[in-house]
Amino acid sequence: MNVEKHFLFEGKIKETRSLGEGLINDTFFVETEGDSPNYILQRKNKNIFKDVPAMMDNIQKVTQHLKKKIIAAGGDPLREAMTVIPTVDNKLYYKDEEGEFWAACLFIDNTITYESADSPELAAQGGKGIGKFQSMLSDMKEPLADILPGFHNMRFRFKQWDEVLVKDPVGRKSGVQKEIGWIESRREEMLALWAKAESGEIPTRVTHNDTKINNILFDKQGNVLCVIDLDTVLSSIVLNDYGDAMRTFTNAGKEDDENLDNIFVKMDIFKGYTQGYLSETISFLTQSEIENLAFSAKYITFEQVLRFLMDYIDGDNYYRVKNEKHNLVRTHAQYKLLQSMEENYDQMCKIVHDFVQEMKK
Ligand code: GN1
Ligand code: MG
Repeated sequence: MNVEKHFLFEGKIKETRSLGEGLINDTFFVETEGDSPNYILQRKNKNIFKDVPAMMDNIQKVTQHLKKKIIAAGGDPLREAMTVIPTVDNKLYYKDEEGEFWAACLFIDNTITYESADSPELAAQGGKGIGKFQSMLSDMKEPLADILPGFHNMRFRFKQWDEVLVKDPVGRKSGVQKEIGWIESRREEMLALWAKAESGEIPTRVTHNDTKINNILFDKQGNVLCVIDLDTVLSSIVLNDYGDAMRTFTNAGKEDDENLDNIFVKMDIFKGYTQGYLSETISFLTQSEIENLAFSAKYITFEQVLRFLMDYIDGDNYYRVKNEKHNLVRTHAQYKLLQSMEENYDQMCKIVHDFVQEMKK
């Protein structure tokens, strides 16, 4: 690769290698020699991110705001928030000859990521991490660009869904009638939550929107360090972040587990995360936000079922797939998780309710 030289990297580069299994961008680890810092370099998926400059501008605003707060609290701004590395001509991205957009950030070393939470303590730390992230941004006044219009907006998702179903571009629709029924039978209930965002009953704030557990860095002692992958920071509702964390932290199986018996919601993890999250956010969350927390876990999991199935019907244009059934396997796996949440929903509501009562005392 010849992209590295365009960024303000310190030190001499030893090696650049592919990293992780992101579903959207291509990610590389840039290793430098000696004591110089290492970096993360990404080719952003321009099919999804139509305005990378605006996206990077959002990320810069958010990380600057976070760093001010972290410094004021005596923390380490280089480890507790992402640091964007500019290009040699002082831009937040580099556009190559093929029109591909690249961006870089500092690699934070000595950290661990997880694919699901293995203990309630870890989940509580994760909850604190997301809670703190939202709390530090709760007074951010600078507007963010809406770089992914309709991202967690169910009305928009159903509009896309209806269009894809009419087109049925690769003839897969007839084979997934049962799965389509899973989506249709929950349409009204899911739209009802988004209607509360539209009416203003649930407020709009700066939110992350992709808080799956592997976007959170922990230190080796199991303490939460920071939230990464800020491509999706936007103004939306905090429920997106709580819900997406619950979708991933609590899943006993994998997002694309072929063995559905592996998949169910781990309620001790749900409880741990909720406690950590509320301990950081109870002071500013409104009643309507609190009342809809438990539902948001179902909402975001449902949205993921819809998005995976929609991409399958559409011919796999959005998510990276390993084979032609991959999006369908993901659909089934996430649906199993949704069913498990539905079975445990009363318990989930009670957990939220009990913590709120206790913390407000
Ligand atoms: C994508 O980029 P990544 O892999 O962290 C997706 C999320 C989905 C997630 C499913 C911009 O996240 O919305 O929930 O895959 N990001 C975008 O694993 O669509
Ligand atoms: Mg990610």
